[in-house]
Amino acid sequence: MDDDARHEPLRGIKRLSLGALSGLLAGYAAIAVAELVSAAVRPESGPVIAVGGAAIDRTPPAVKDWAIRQFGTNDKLVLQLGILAVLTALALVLGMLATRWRLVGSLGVLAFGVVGALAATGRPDSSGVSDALPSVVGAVAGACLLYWLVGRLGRTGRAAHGPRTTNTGGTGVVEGDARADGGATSAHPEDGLGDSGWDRRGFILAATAAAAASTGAGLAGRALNGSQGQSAVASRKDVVLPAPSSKAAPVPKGAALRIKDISPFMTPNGDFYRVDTALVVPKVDATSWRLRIHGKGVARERTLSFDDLLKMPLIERNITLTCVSNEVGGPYVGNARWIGVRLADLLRECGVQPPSKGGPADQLVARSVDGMTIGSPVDDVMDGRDAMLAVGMNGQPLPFEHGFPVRMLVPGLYGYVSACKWIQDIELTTFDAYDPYWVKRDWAQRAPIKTQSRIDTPKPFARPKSGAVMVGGVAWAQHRGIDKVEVRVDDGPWEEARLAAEDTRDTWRQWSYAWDAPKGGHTLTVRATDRTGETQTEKRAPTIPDGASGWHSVVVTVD
Ligand SMILES: Nc1nc2c(c(=O)[nH]1)N[C@H]1C(S)=C(S)[C@@H](COP(=O)(O)O)O[C@H]1N2
Ligand SMILES: [Mo]
Repeated sequence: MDDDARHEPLRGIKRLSLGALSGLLAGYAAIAVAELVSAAVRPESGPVIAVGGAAIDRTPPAVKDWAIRQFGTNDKLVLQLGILAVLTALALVLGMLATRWRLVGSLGVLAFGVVGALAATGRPDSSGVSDALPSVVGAVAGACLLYWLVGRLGRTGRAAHGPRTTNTGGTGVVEGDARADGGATSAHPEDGLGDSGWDRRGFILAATAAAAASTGAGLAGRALNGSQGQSAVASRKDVVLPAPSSKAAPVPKGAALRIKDISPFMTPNGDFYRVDTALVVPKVDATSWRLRIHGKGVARERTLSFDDLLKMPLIERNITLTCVSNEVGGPYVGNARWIGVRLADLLRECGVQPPSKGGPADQLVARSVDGMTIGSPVDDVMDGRDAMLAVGMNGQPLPFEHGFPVRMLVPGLYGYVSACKWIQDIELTTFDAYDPYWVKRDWAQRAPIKTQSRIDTPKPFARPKSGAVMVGGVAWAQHRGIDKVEVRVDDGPWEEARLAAEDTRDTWRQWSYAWDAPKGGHTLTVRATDRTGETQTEKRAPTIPDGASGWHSVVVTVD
């Protein structure tokens, strides 16, 4: 029955390993408890999400672009895994430290709680100090657990003293622990104190119970956080999109070329690129959703419900959306059929005048439920183009990822200055008075989409057979329209590509070029000319501050 007795104090590797395990369990408990508490506060207030969000808010554009390039739409998963990896490493280290300085380990855990709390309350969507709760409560739970678990290991003098045989036996763990910690701040923590033995049974019991309780808390938190989205999911299922009063003109037959591997003219919702700062996709219940329109020069402030919007005349339009972070040849562009309320009409009902007609506000700032702010020129929104508050995408209510229940769209402007998802507020203001989220991070205040063209096929480093090779892709210059696309092989002359029929000047155009490919290595380059007569510039520009420029080329080897 040796198991029931106290053992020699633990030392060396075994002590460190069990300390590390204690740290790991404490970290796990902290995250799990925080998850449970976040269900009572807000799902976004959990420490991992909050720290991830804070990291996104602070990531320099160059690093953000790099992350998007490396990981694409998985960038957020990679970020969260990275945070978990760092937390794991820190938990291991704190656990090992705690075997020597018990209180220091626990204080370390609490310090991470403070970091999580600061991150959560500092996010643009923070709803105040309550967002600190999950991190704080989780950290306290983790700190207590670490303190308790490491206490089971028994305390030991410095290794130089050699093993001691005095055993405190049954004199009470709490008393012995208190003394050990009292000494934690002195230079020789345990000098003059006897060693206490290690409580193997207590450790195993406590560790097992903590692991089980944490798993329970974590799963309960997950389930509760998930169920909060259920009313939103139900409200989306209930949406019946009314027939638009102004239908999109039918897409001309020749708009879609029959070429293998070319981007389809309409991008299906499931394939549509997604770019946003949300680690948790906001789940907004359409029945309680409201949009407020207010600010400078708004004579009649309004607050609209989703039903109010659906009762208004709806327009249906095909619009190609592009992200400013799209590199030359990149994937962040897509074309969809949107249904929504014409934004200019709504603004006029509120008494808004564009600055070109004497209105006092030149910037419209859209604010989302997750605290994103996106500023668009009022003149662009009201100049007759089909700027809209969209409720439908390709015949369906907006997918949650793309802004359900309502998002904004302004043809011709990059998404970060026009396409606010999960919108809940529109404020009329000036460019001088307010910098929205991305402008605060050095992106341009105004950003019309640059003329671009992309080779979809052949792919880079493809090995087509010599002879007839079909080169194809898409070109876009939203709200100006594409007039011409040219292809160049190596340093040869520019040859005009065949353009698919134009749908509207707000949509991209497919193009193709029948190439009689000779054997060998070749570089294919494409460039487009928009309807203002301007040809896409060869000059390379980075994505920041207002969009990449340059020509897309693809290197292939013809066999
Ligand atoms: N709430 C919110 N809206 C947002 C963003 C965001 O981060 N948060 N990103 C914008 C950017 S940069 C782009 S390019 C478009 C992308 O829209 P999509 O994800 O539907 O393709 O959404 C815009 N709207
Ligand atoms: Mo974007």
